[in-house]
Amino acid sequence: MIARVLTVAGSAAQGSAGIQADLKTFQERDVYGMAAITAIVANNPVTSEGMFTNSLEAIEAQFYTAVKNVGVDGVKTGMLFTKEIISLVVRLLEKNAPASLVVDPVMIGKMGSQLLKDDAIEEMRERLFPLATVITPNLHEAERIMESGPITSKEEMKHAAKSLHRFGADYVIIKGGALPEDAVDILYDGNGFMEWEQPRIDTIHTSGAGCSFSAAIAAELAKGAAVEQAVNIAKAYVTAAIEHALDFGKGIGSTYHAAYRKHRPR
Ligand code: PXL
Repeated sequence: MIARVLTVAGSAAQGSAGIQADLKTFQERDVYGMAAITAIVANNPVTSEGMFTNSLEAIEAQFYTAVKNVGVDGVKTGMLFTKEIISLVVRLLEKNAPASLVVDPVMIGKMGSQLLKDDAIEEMRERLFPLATVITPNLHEAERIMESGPITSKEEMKHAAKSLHRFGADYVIIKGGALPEDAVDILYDGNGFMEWEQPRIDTIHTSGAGCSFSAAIAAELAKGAAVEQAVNIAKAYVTAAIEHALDFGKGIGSTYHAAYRKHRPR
């Protein structure tokens, strides 16, 4: 049977990030995608409101629709926004434990929207991380979660990965896209490290990169891959998506979710 993956995340109306990125990535990686929408992010120059939170009832109903009407092999969480939503998601995942759980601790969108309230970080760290197969913070998120100073080198990333691992996830991957030099991602499993190093791709059009990376990991895990193998594919997938990013002529453009399929060297 096809692997079934549920994303619990926000809707990014511009189509690059959030559940839109997750579902496009699930399709590209050939898993059956489902979504429980926590909030809607729709910043634009016309309307005054750009952020709409779903009720806890609506989030729970979507979760059970996926779990009961289809079945779920793997879950990914993205934008969870509030402490109350995190508590609900923890309760739902404790009662319906998926075989794999990818937690992308999204905090701030590429356009600057706050996607996680400050008072929700502790709940995520203490209650959601222990349920995770893998957590995928970027440098900024790692610093906020640990309340540490800036992480600016590979050595500091390794130290941070060890500290984050203590919150109870099986694996921690820290994304070094914001490092001053070459981008390196560090995976820690409680014993040793693996590294993925890539020259930086010179583009501002990276919206959705983090979402697509964690969604690709979730897809591969749901298909039965080991974490290292899932990260290998996710890294190649998101690198292609950044290399072939889409520029709509209006600020930061989108990663191209189909790029790995269309442009990867064979
Ligand atoms: O890129 C992180 C992200 C995640 N989730 C939602 C978003 C964004 C960025 O815009 O809108 C819903």
